[in-house]
Amino acid sequence: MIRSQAALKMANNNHNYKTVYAFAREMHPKTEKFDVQYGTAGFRAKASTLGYVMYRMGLLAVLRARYKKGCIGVMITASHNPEPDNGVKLIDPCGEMLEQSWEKWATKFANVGDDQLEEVINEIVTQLNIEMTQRVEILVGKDTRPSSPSLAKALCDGILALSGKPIDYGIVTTPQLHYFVYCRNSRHEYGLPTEEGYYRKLCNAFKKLRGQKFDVGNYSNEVFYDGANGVGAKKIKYFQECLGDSLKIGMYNDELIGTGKLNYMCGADYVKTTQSFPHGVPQEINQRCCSVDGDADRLMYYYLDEDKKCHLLDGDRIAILIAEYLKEVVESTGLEVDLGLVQTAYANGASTKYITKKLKVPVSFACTGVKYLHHQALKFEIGVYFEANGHGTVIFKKEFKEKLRSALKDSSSDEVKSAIEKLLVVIDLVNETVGDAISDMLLVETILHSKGWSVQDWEGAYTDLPNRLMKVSVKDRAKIQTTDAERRCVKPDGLQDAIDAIVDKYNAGRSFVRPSGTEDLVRVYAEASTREEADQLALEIALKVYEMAGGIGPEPTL
Ligand code: 16G
Ligand code: MG
Repeated sequence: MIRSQAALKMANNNHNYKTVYAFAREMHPKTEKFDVQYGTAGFRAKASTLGYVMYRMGLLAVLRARYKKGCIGVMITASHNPEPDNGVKLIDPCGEMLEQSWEKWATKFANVGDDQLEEVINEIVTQLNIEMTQRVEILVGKDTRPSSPSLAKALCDGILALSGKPIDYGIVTTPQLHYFVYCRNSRHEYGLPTEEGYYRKLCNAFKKLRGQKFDVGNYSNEVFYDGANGVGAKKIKYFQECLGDSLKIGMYNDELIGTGKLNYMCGADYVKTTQSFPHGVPQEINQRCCSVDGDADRLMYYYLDEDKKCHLLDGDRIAILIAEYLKEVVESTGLEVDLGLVQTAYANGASTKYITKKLKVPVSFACTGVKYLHHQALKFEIGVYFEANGHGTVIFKKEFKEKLRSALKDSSSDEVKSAIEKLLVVIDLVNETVGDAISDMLLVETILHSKGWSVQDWEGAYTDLPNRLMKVSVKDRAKIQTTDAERRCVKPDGLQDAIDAIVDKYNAGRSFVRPSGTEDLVRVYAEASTREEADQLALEIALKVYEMAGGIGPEPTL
């Protein structure tokens, strides 16, 4: 082992990667015949099939870091998927998702035979003129899956094989790793790249905004938190320690690693997709509750009413709460600010109407997937983005932060100064690199507290249109092509006209279809003025897709 490491180092310096593939063949041979694809959130598959993929992502991470001349992150997680799955995704230097043009390299690296690895490395090095002598750091993080440590070993072998330096952060949430990557590359300007630094930054901001009065108006200082039996359940404990009495967090669903309970009947994805209360959380009427997913980058709020009906406050509601609050804080600074919201086609029509008509905040639409929303949000000075599934954050432009700091210096009004100071603290509470369920939760709690709102007050702003999601299996989902942020379908010919004709029959009807980026099927979304209509509309559209886009297996049913 030691000998082969030394051999690898020598080979690297000579730009000869033969030993890399020898190492691959011996330690992490390609075991699967089928091709995998770097999708919306990296690679995801059964953990037992991923060893060689990890090794190769280790190689690619070193190449990416050298190309970008900065450190890169690699997160091992399969988010809300069940425990036997795992996955991997790369994090770029500013803490954002891997640039899209490199996804094809990731796919290529994962799929070539062991004996072609050397060739592919040479190809990318030559094509992109990568300087191969730099010593680069790769930050590695993993969620709580039992398969993660051995996959991390394969990943680190890949990093070492090209003489990169792996820095193992152990078990961390996905957004924590994004944060660490950016902190390191910003030379600590964004914060300290340690867990301690992360908790301190967020908790200090939270406590400053909360002040000394914890219960205000209808707001009560206690939230129930479902950790999905994952990394979010572990990390919330550090927050609770740091926050003390300023927020009481009832912590649930924290089973030990390896019990198979990760995401099982709990967590943000379970709550959103089943629109029901998770297992393992006490069913207290009117109690404000929230769930995160398996890697803590999605957040969902909900409560049970007197009839034990579960009311969901999803990503749309969170986005609107945040946008409205930021608009008010910004107005009190007296500054002109370009604030906007980014949603996807899944955003409930009632939410879009409320934010554009009532709050008068512009909304733009992006394709499903965090990287698309993030990119679009960068266009605003303050860009709020959220998917209905609870993934989202706020991005503040660098120039805007500078504008705030100089206005703070120049202003002679104490009122303006304190408004700007408050906004700067709010910015500290946000993890701008990516959606961060815990940071988002602290922001939601801050806003509800500042307004003196109960969860019902929050829900009262508008009423969601009933909606329904369906899945349709087709022979080839690539036959479905969409445009206009996935809201319209351009292929197969005639399908959109057929959808329009069906939608026309329903009150407040809206529907779209899109090929999934993570599963081999087509998704159908429908909303209408009543539950029955939404269900019926979804079914009609699903049947149309089945008929016109090569449906396979049994016909869709409700
Ligand atoms: C991934 C995306 C999520 C998106 C979902 C859609 C990231 C980090 N995650 O989980 O944002 O909503 O895919 O899945 O980008 P679908 O394409 O199967 O509907
Ligand atoms: Mg996730």
